Amino acid sequence: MEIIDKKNLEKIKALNNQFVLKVVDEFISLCKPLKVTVITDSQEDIDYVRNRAIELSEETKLSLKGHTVHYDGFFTMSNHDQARDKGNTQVLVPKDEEGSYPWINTMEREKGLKEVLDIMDGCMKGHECVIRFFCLGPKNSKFSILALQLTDSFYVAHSEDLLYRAGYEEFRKLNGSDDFFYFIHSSGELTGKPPVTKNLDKRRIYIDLKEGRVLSVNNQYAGNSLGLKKLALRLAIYKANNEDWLTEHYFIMGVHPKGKNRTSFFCGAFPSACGKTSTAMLPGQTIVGDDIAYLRVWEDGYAHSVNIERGIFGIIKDVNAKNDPVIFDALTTPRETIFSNVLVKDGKPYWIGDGSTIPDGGHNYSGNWNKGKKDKNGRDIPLAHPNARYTIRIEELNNADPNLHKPDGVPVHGIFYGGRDSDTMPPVIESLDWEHGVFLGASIESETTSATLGEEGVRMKQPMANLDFMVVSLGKYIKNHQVFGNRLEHCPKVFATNYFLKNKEGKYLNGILDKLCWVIWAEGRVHNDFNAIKTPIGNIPKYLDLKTLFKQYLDKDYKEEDYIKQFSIRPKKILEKLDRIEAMYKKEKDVPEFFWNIFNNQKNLLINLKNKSDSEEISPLLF
Ligand code: SPV
Ligand code: MN
Repeated sequence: MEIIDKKNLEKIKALNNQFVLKVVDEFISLCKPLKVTVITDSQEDIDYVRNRAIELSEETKLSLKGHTVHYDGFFTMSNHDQARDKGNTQVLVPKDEEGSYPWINTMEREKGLKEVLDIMDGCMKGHECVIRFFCLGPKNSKFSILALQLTDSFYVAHSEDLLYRAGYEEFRKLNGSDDFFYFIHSSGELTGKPPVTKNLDKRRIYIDLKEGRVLSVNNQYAGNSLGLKKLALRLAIYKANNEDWLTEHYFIMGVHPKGKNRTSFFCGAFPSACGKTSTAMLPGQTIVGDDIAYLRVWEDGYAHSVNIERGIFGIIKDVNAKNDPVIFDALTTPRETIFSNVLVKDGKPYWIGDGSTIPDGGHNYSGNWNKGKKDKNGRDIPLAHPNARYTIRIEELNNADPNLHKPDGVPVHGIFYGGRDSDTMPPVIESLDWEHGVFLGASIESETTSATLGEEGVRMKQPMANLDFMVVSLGKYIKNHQVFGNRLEHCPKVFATNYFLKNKEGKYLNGILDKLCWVIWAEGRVHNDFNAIKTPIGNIPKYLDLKTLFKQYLDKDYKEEDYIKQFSIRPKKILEKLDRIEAMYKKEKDVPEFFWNIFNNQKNLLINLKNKSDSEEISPLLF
């Protein structure tokens, strides 16, 4: 380990952990960085990371204090590193399991390891490697898992500082145990200024479940590079589903209805770019987390959940003062913030849908940019990438929930599941019971967005908005949910939402902030404040309750004709959806019986409904 100087080596040795030393030794020898810097929880070390990101031009300062911009690789509109790369993300499995999970990419472990280790040989040449220690979840908490990160990107290390709790001191308390996840990341060979990954064709994100580690190389986009985000999510899903708890792609929010002296906590799973962060950041409510939660059955009979992060890596597109006032305010005031893949002109960031007058030129993820700029294939380069993002800490926000770091987490009173669905499901329905709720979550569909590479607008199945990260069979995962809920004395109520319903002319039927009314209605249902209308697919709100909520929360006159359009039940469309769900789950070997019972029951009820009426849309007033 001659690459590490004495001072840095001492910091590792102070942990008294042979396994940490072994991992560091193995990967430093393989990746061959120029030097190695170990970061503890001290402010001095953390400042070092932030400053190095600027010195190395991985980030550039903007005008407002604490604001910086980072760019990920971009060559053309179809060859870039601006989103998660599902194609090159592989779960390494034993030979006999290869290909047995129809919904995820798997590769035989030995073959995958050989390939990625070959690519990683010398990948940090000329770079400084930084070693960081984190805690996924609150400190001193039964929920939490420790994580070790090696990376040669100071943008990655800095982002993780905003997004995760420092864990060097927690590693000391491990007493030499190897019970932690570890992540090796390298941007690989760099090109240009700001420096971006050159060899995107050699981008690999390989998940080694057996070792509890992920090896990621030749990328910078946070969803591919940051070990603690979507890479740790996969490892935790595997662990949870082989134990007795849940790891979910959930936000956690405190809901505070007006005039009632209470807070209810809701989790919510939505595929990327489907309104998840905007829900957690709704005006008047508090945020615990916006992306990943661990849940356990707790002594008080509730499910408790913690945010394993402490920051937000959110989509910036369409964040403006009107639609997302809380986020917009956070992004336009001084605080430590990393903007990525936006347009910058005179030290000010611009993005699609920010509500400002966009300058004709500036610097963006494609270099110097002018309105009308095209890539070499003739495709328009938008001013900012549709998946451009911001990274901030939650605790600095006025709407941060005071329970963010509570080791016991918060009790879960309700769960939302939502997708981007233009023509099938109503804006909000309440499940009939827990198992029906699991069914609703398991049947989410969503049209693809710019958060992952590939074509947009394609309808995909998205069980619990977790399919991209599913490293166990769907059957096992669904069964684990069922059993988890059945162990609870106070089961969360489950709601399915759809913010994206359109009319025949393609116009959205709801305003962006209307979701506040669905959330407040759901909270009221948890406390029996409202009655509901029972339909074959679940309970829906009554018109007069929504009319009152729209007035009270949005100062809007909610018309009955709009309610009827939004909440009509579409048996034909939903039956088509059930056919797609059936085709998906039929491919799985171990889908629990309760799922098919609910499926068959829903199908029969919908067929009856369809036979009773000539209309494709049945008014909610008829139930
Ligand atoms: C998502 O895409 O679900 C995100 C951002 O939360 S990423 O880190 O890319 O996964
Ligand atoms: Mn996410």
